[in-house]
Amino acid sequence: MDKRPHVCRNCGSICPIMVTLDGERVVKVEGDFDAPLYRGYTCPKGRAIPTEHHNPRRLLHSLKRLPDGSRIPISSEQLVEEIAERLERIIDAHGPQSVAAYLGNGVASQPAAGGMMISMLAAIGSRMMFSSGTIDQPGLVIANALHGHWQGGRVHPDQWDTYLMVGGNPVVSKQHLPQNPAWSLKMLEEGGTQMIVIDPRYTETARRAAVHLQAIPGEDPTVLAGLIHLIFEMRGVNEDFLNENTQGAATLREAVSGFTPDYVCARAGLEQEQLIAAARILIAADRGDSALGVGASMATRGTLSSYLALCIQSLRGFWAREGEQISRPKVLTPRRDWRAQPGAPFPAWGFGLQTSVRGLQQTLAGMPCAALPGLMTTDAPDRIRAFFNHGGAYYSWPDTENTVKALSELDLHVMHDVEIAGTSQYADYIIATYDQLETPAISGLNENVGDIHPGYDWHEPYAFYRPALLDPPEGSDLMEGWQLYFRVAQKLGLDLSFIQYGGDGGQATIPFDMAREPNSDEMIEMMCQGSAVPLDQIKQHPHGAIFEEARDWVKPREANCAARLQLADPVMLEQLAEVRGEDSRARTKVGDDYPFQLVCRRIQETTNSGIKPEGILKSGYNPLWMNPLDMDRLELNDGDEVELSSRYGAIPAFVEHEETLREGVVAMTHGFGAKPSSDYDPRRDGSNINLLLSWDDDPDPYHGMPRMSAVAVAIKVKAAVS
Ligand SMILES: Nc1nc2c(c(=O)[nH]1)N[C@H]1C(S)=C(S)[C@@H](COP(=O)(O)OP(=O)(O)OC[C@H]3O[C@@H](n4cnc5c(=O)[nH]c(N)nc54)[C@H](O)[C@@H]3O)O[C@H]1N2
Ligand SMILES: Nc1nc2c(c(=O)[nH]1)N[C@H]1C(S)=C(S)[C@@H](COP(=O)(O)OP(=O)(O)OC[C@H]3O[C@@H](n4cnc5c(=O)[nH]c(N)nc54)[C@H](O)[C@@H]3O)O[C@H]1N2
Ligand code: SF4
Ligand SMILES: [Mo]
Repeated sequence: MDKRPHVCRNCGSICPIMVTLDGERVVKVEGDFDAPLYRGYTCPKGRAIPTEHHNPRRLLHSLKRLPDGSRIPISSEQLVEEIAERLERIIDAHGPQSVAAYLGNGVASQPAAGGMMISMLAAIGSRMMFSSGTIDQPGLVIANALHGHWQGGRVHPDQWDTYLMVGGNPVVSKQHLPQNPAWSLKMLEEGGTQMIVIDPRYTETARRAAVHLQAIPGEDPTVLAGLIHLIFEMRGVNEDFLNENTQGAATLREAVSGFTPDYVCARAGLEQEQLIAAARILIAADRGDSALGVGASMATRGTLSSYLALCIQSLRGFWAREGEQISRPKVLTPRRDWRAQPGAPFPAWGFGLQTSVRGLQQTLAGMPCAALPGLMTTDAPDRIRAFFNHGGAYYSWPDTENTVKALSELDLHVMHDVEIAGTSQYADYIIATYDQLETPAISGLNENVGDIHPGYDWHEPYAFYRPALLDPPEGSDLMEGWQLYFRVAQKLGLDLSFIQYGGDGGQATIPFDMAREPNSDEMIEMMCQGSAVPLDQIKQHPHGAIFEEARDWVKPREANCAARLQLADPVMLEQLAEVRGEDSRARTKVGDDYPFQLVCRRIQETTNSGIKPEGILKSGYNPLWMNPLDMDRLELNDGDEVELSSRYGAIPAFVEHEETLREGVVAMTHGFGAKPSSDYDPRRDGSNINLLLSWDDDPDPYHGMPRMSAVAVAIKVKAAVS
């Protein structure tokens, strides 16, 4: 037996692991105690990698779908030939914009795939590049632009007096506290950080909070505006920071004046003492940070919630100061100039492609996923006909029936996968791809993600490189994501360039030698060019390491810096006025016909629609969690089947009690439902909650993300468990 270090890529934490191998057999996965920061942490998904790797449904050859719906194996060579030919025909007939690509979480274990996909689209001349980022938390990026970006970065956790967590649960998701979250929270608490959690569930994370605001779902803008109101009223603003670095404070103050504690608490279902206690913590804190999870994004108005959280940070001066340690030091990406000064706000929309679908357009968060199904079926000139897919859609996009219809109207749908899954069952070609133990891994990618989303990356100058641990199975014919794009481009005679995003927002393009296909490690070298610490040095540490030479501190403000953070963005304040002016009850859409609110939540055992290895789930399905008092009212017991319906659809569900839920709120995890080529049994496969959602339900006017949490639902009792 052989024990070797690798990393788990089943979620964004990328925990270091030790893999026990018996020849080609993966016997065991456990935490790597020789790696820094994680203290040997793994979760059930990491420990299930042996079962995941030896997936009996694993594809060892790519598949082609025939007109009658059946599938035949196809060699990589033939596949590249056919895809190139079909692509050329589509581009000739309909132009480059008819080719689109989608990056989702599926790409996590293929470090070079995203870059090569972007590069191929650029060479074709298409700007139709989409990602799951626009059905996740697009508001984070947009709000950051509207508010302006602090060039010194966020406050390092060692200094947090307070931490405001809105609609996120890192103990399960790891987002915002990616390294051993339960331990991190304990350390923060012991170090004196007072956490405020806004969540309709008393989550594992909320249990560590000094104040838990168990607000009615969808009321985050109300609660955050209420906190801002109190910060002003209780003379809690950091005047020095405000005067030097911001504009619009008086306008913001006026805009939140109607969000008095009695208004906010009546509307959001809170006690006034709690709201005031939260405001007191924020005001007493000298240093702090805020973190928004998907709850705040899915329940509509995610951009506004993100913006208001940034305003709280600026009102309190919660940004890294001169001489303080950088909270996300760069190691395997280029060094950066961190400055204790504001960056001016910049446009978040209005600069890119405008689609024919409901006026949706490209924003700073990218092309809107919300437009994708419409673009696949439209008669307008911007119809998408060829689609390269590296994520889920069937289990992840709202309105599953519409997703299926849209995918089936494509002329060419190419999807990478390790098995025939919910989405790949609709592909014309399924590219059998490498498993996560068969590809190299680098930390640099997560540094890039951390630039966009503050919930990822490391607070210490940590980096790793792990070579592929295993060769692909004998007799297999697989392609790593990037290889497909490179080879298709070769066939089409396209010149691809690697696009590298530089440290301070710059871009460099490095042309590929199209006559010779690189290997994955050469690709990685390319990606790491110019990194703060050279890749060679990082390779010398098989367990990853902290690289002291990359530790960095915030530099002083430049003398000529005149930029100011914007506390009164007109679009945001207009949305806030709409919130204050509306009938809040009507906005929730809850009533006698749909009396409950369904919220999103994640579970430890699965990541979105990713592989669910045999035995990892207790019941197999995704339960419908309910407060026991609500269950009593409907005379329901654990395991009873109900029909869960919204205005847009109905699914079977099996209830399970959860005392921690606010009454009237029910919760269910996405990523479940009917599986390909098996008779659907909801008690085994779970239900797809996206059947209950619609793109038309309160969509964001810019990125188009609809209501995906705080959804009004009804529960009809079906049958008791025998
Ligand atoms: N109702 C509801 N919907 C949601 C959410 C929610 O909370 N509620 N959350 C949203 C969020 S935050 C996100 S990020 C999206 C997720 O949306 P996506 O990222 O689009 O979807 P995933 O389900 O993570 O997709 C994973 C799938 O990609 C495929 N895949 C593609 N390439 C590969 C590969 O190279 N290797 C492997 N192993 N698989 C590959 C596999 O089929 C795998 O199951 O879902 C969103 N949808
Ligand atoms: N185990 C596991 N880890 C994952 C994933 C996974 O599927 N499983 N997915 C990954 C992905 S793609 C992402 S984006 C991250 C997401 O990471 P998180 O944002 O931490 O996701 P969740 O754990 O779903 O936490 C969302 C919380 O929001 C609460 N909530 C729901 N509606 C509302 C609301 O209206 N207001 C407020 N304030 N709260 C609300 C829910 O009760 C829940 O506790 O996790 C990543 N990590
Ligand atoms: S938290 Fe779990 S799934 Fe995520 S990287 Fe770590 S072991 Fe893997
Ligand atoms: Mo996500």
